[in-house]
Amino acid sequence: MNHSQSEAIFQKAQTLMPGGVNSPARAFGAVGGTPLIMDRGEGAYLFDVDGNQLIDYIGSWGPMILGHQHPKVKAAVHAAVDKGTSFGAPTCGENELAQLIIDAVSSIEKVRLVNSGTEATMSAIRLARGYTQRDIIIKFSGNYHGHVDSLLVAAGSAAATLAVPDSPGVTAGTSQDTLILAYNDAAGLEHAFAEHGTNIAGVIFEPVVGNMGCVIPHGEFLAALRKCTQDAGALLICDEVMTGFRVGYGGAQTLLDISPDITTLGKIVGGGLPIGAYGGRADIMNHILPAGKVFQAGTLSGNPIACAAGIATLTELRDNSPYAVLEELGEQLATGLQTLAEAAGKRCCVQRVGSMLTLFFHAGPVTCWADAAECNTEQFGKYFWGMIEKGVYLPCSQYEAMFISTAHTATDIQNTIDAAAQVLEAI
Ligand code: KE4
Repeated sequence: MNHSQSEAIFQKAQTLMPGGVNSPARAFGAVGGTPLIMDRGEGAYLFDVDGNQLIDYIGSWGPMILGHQHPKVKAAVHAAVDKGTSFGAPTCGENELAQLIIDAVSSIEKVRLVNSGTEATMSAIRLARGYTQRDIIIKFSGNYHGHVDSLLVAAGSAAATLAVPDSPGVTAGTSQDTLILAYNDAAGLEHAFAEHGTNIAGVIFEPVVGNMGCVIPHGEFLAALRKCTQDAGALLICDEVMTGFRVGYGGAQTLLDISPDITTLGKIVGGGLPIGAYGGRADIMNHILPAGKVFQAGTLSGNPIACAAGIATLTELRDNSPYAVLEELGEQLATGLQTLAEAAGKRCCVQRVGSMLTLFFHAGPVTCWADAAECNTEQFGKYFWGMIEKGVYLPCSQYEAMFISTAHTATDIQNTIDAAAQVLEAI
């Protein structure tokens, strides 16, 4: 494949933007080489500036569940643009999108629209602290919730749970109120509540993890999350930025039958435009300004163009449910990849929920960050580039999930499996 245009454009980009990108996830840091510069997307495909066509399994890191340029989303955006782009005043579209979200997610009685998943989780944490009048937030290794200062933390001292900054610019003062635990460790969670219970404002978790690759929660862990928070008067924050409307119309919480106090959303709810959201019980959400005193604001929150894309996307998902078909395509791909990896003698496992899945270069199961950290990421890098050369665009890190859209066909999946057969044999 020719990548000369991408290379030239990326070289220029590096003189203009840090690392040549506007998000590090796109920089190919984990796999090396030059990122492909994309020109356009159509359905399940991306076309880069060198004219290469690729089957897209990033889907903009989740939002594009309907594929690129879905006609209903395009029409809605065009119609909205013809009325103006932003007013800084309430619009009907915000009511419509809020109603769609409330109708879809039973634990949400009121919702606030923001501009990104990060804004949603940052606001949810502030709300939990404001509502409970407590300081401590618990998160889990391998879970990512956006670039919120208090969540950019790593496990600290031998105490394991005490967090320390995981990025320059995050102060010790910020991270001192964060505890970091192991995902799927119910006993560790119970111990942390035994030690800090009445000081814990909230626990934030990914209900199906996408950010260490696709990792599935254990039932006892989910039960402990709900019981520990309930017993201690802490809030359970379910970060569904990635899983919301992805693994089912009601999100992972409906699939897993867990009812959180606050849910964060993003990605799909914006249909590819910048939207995040956080919502929950009305008595909690009514603490948010101007109904309550917890401050949160945003110039472009509830932007009419973004709402139009979100409304069109959620309406399509509600009225023409794709989840059974996405389940079939996901199973076809997962089974194909697992079989090939075994045939190629690779120590691999595939973990999947619906249309989000990961081929781990690890014998498996991968249940927490300690497991994920053992993956053969060098082999993943070779696999990634081998698939690019075969016209398949995977997430550029072992610690991400592949996403299948409604635009993918069984033929696309089979072509992906055929490509993987050759690549896994060769690496
Ligand atoms: P954004 O601020 O990127 O919209 O959302 C942050 C976020 C919050 N919660 C979860 C569970 C998320 O997965 C994310 C963002 N996901 C990454 C990809 N795994 C976004 C990619 C990027 O940062 O470019």
